[in-house]
Amino acid sequence: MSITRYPAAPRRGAIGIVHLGLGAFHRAHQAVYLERYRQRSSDDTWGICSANLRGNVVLVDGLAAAGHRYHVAEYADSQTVALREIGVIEEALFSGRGADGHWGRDLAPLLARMADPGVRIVTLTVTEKGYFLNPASGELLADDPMIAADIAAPTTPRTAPGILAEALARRRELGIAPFTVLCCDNMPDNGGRTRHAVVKLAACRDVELAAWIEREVAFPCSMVDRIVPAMTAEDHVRLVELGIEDPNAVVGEAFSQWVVEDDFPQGRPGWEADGVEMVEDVVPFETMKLRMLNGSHSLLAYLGALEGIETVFDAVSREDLSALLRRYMLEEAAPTLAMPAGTDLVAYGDSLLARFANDSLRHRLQQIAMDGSQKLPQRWLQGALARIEVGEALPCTALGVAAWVRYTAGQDLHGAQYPVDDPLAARFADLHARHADDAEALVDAFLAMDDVIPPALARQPSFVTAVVDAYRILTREGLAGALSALVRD
Ligand code: NAI
Ligand code: CS2
Repeated sequence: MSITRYPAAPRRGAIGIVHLGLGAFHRAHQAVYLERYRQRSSDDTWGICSANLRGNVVLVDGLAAAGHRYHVAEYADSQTVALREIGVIEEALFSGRGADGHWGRDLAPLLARMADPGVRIVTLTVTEKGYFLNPASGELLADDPMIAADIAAPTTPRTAPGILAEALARRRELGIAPFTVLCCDNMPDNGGRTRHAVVKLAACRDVELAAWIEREVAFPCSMVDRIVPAMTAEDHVRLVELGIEDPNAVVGEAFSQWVVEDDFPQGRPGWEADGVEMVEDVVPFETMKLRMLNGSHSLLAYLGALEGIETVFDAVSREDLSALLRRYMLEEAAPTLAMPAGTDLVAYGDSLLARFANDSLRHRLQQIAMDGSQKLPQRWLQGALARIEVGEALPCTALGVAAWVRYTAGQDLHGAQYPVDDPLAARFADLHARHADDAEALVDAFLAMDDVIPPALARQPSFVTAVVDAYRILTREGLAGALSALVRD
């Protein structure tokens, strides 16, 4: 086995970045780029304060207990790994709801940190649902109870947009230039959507603040890519065998990409030399990645989970599923993309299939299947609409939508049950209860959810029929039947 070890830079530095969403991805992506930057450069002003606004307090306190050092294992395959120690996170905070039911344990230090003039960038990975936007239209969900709470009490916010608005309000009041907001979540136009959430929320308390944010704050878009599955007990065992006993460690693939719109009025790390691609327009890269990579992931997730397949690796090891992905990418996703000259989408598709076949990752399909309501518009549906409007058929996407509808019943094709993890799970359950025995009515009811499905797509008879037919075949003949029907068509 080939093992390369990179120790953390021995020195510490000042905090220049606040990150919201201290999950697996942040630790294995952004923090790795900044660690490499620190190793190479004498600029020590870009240390990170990383905060969780939800969920994982154990990680926050565990990192503090470990002196804010942890490990990342980057696997090219099961025989080739690079082990990095990361020291660039200088501080970890928690402002979510604690076990005692109270919110905002570290909210005061977090907001103080965000108002510090030394902090010039705030990055986010709070998942798609953390922006509280209508997934199809991108409008702020002003009636969501979390957003309503931030509107009622804007100086003690709980949501990411609320925390950004309050921190920016403080800077404005203190006469401190605003930080740049860099969204690193898998959303289309992720900078624009983040700006919209913050400006709309700020407008509920002070229209002048909202106008100032709109005018003064940069929200560059970014495309982020590295497969970093949730850690499993098995991953920790593998790391112990490599001499790493670290509860805060993460495992991911060796591949990593970060394409960032170059709009940082208060400065940024000179991270080009560490592989960050600084461009004028991220949209083509973002759309390509969302539709080709993430679209394929979601296709595997719903079809595979319904068959009881556990991981991406297990799924793409099946010839019929990898053939489906190739067809989806080349015939249904690639034609919707407008890429810079020289982009080879066939080669890109091949590289994705090779990454999915990485035998060292246990990337669970149930993890990818989570939050489908927040993911499907940008992965499948916006591209599908463009194709269907010019008369193209979309059999793979229609099968994917049928699988998603069936998946949200919480029971696979063989009767095994699983929890449906989605902000709209209660609505899904209600639709299944109402239309359990009528495929057409069930599909119609799902396609009528205009906060997920673009209404113009739901109005296309050929698409509706294709989804209903796919749903019937999938539920009657199973995955293999549905895939061979697709080949016959
Ligand atoms: P994770 O489950 O390890 O962490 C999720 C993070 O989101 C946690 O920090 C959690 O506190 C936060 N969060 C969840 N719901 C929230 C809410 N409503 N408000 C505020 N914060 C909330 O997941 P991971 O792997 O870190 O992924 C997070 C996001 O990063 C993904 O949703 C995606 O947008 C992006 N990403 C992930 C990749 C991966 O392979 N893991 C690759 C590319 C992007
Ligand atoms: C996955 C992504 O969880 C999901 O929905 O599709 O997190 C995927 O692993 C990353 O975007 C890869 O960069």
